[in-house]
Amino acid sequence: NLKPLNRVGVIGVPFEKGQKKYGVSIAPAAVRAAGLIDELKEIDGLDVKDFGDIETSSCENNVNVNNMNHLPLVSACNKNLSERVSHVLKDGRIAVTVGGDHSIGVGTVDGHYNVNEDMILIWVDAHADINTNKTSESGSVHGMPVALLVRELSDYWPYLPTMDWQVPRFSIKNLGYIGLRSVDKYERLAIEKYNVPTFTMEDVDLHGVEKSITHLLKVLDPENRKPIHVSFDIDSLDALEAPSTGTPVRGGLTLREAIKLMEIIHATGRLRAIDLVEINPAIGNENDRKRTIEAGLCVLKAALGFSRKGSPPKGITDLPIQ
Ligand code: B3U
Ligand code: MN
Ligand code: MN
Repeated sequence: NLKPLNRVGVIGVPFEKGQKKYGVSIAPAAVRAAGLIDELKEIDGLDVKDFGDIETSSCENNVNVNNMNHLPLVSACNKNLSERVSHVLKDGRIAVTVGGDHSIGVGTVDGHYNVNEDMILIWVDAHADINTNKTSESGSVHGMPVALLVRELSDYWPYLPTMDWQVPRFSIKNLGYIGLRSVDKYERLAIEKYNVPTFTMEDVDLHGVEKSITHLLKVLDPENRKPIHVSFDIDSLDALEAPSTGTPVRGGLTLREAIKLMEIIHATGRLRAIDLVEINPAIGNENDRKRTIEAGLCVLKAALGFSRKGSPPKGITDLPIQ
């Protein structure tokens, strides 16, 4: 039986080649500068270790896959990331990965799966990120990580040079979505073909965030025993809550809904990996940047046990006299 873990390992991934805009790669530094490590250390009983940033290479070899931009760079970064995530998990810690664009979900989930084959994956996003290079309208790999990860879609890919290290073994049956509101045509087809449990914003509006995530967890893991991986795209939040991101979409989660979502996940005691991706500090003004980073920090803290009730002073049960 899985026991709650009060140790975390933080990984930064300054990578942005999974999409086209400058800036996502400076997010790990910006989130650290905003106090990430110290704020996590403030959480009652949490042991925090910083595992530093992933090496991302800049020299691209000449491999070219149709409609799949910068595949060799994406691949190289994710290979390193996968190993680092496995290392953190083997160290008995929850892997907290700060991206970077969402193409890095390939590395975090691969690294998690290699340690815990029974993990379930909750993809919190405005987008489904389940395009292949044949269905993508952008050619950006941040719209493809889910399709790269799941074994059921492996036949829909051509041979991908440089990706031999990544064998898609994770089953789409262990995937659930929440927050969707911008889904491409073939993505919808894939979600329906495999009956992926999905709470779009339409469903969240109908049922509320608490029932949505509780139901999702129940469907994916009826016996409450599996390790949980949350891949949190900051664009799952409403564009007003998190404006500094590459593809903001209106009508998303409020910060309070996202915090509630994470508090429920924390309460399971089974969170083992969480990704925070797609923060782009180069988009918008100082106010936008600050708001977006603060929202990301609030989400991570809620997932890792920060309580809005506050925490009592350690070992003290009464107010000081005089
Ligand atoms: N589905 C579109 C758009 C997109 C996906 N992820 C983001 N945007 N952030 C695509 O490019 O595949
Ligand atoms: Mn995404
Ligand atoms: Mn997204």
